[in-house]
Amino acid sequence: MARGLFILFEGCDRSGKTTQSTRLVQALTESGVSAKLVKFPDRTTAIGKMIDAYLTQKTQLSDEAIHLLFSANRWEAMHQMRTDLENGITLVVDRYAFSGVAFSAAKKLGFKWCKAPDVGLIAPDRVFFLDIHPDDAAKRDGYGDEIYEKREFQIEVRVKFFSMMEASWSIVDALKSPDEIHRQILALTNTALKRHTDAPAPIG
Ligand code: T5A
Ligand code: NA
Repeated sequence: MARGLFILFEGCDRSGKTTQSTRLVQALTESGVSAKLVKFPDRTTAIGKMIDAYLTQKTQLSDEAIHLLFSANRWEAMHQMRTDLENGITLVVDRYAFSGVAFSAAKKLGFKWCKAPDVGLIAPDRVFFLDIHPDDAAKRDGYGDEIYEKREFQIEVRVKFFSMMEASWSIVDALKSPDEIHRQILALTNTALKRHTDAPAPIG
């Protein structure tokens, strides 16, 4: 059996990641591809609850401590993700280690330090970066509710994302309509599904 594909959505806040990752899982499932949605942070676990309290500004944590909690929240999901991929389930993931690095590096923590705790996590096969200028994102519903949803900070986060991009990333114009974005991503995903065979690789 071919292993599942690891597809990741990254982007600044309100860029449409949850909208698109949900639609992609639906479309894949309808076409007979076994697919599952995974979201980071996973706010349901014990670690996730600490992260949620921080994001909603109910508790305070140092920049280093929250960074390590975000990473730990990914590590606690690794066994299940690996098992799913090996069982042929395609994982559609809403944020991951690149969010972890981009947000903490935007707070001026060093890149090398930020990347270290995520070394060894399963690496994604394809990354869709939903690109939107923070000024446009700010016009969308719900913006400004959480700790990081501030203009200057989001501009810095976007710069950090761009500095991490590799060949496996596609930049998607997040200002297009949800339907248009979905069609573009589904086409790229279907192409990727035909090609992959190798074992899941680790983040280096
Ligand atoms: N974080 C996260 C870290 O600092 N370190 C880490 O390691 C990780 C994993 C919470 C915060 O945590 C930080 C990053 C974040 O600041 P989250 O739970 O993913 O992360 O945040 P959410 O609030 O759930 O999600 P976002 O704010 O990032 O929004 P999405 O998922 O990008 O956007 P979505 O799909 O919810 O859409 C937002 C709004 O826009 C509309 C939607 O209907 C919705 O109202 N919309 C569109 N409007 C017009 N055109 C389109 N194409 C649209 N697509 C969606
Ligand atoms: Na989201």
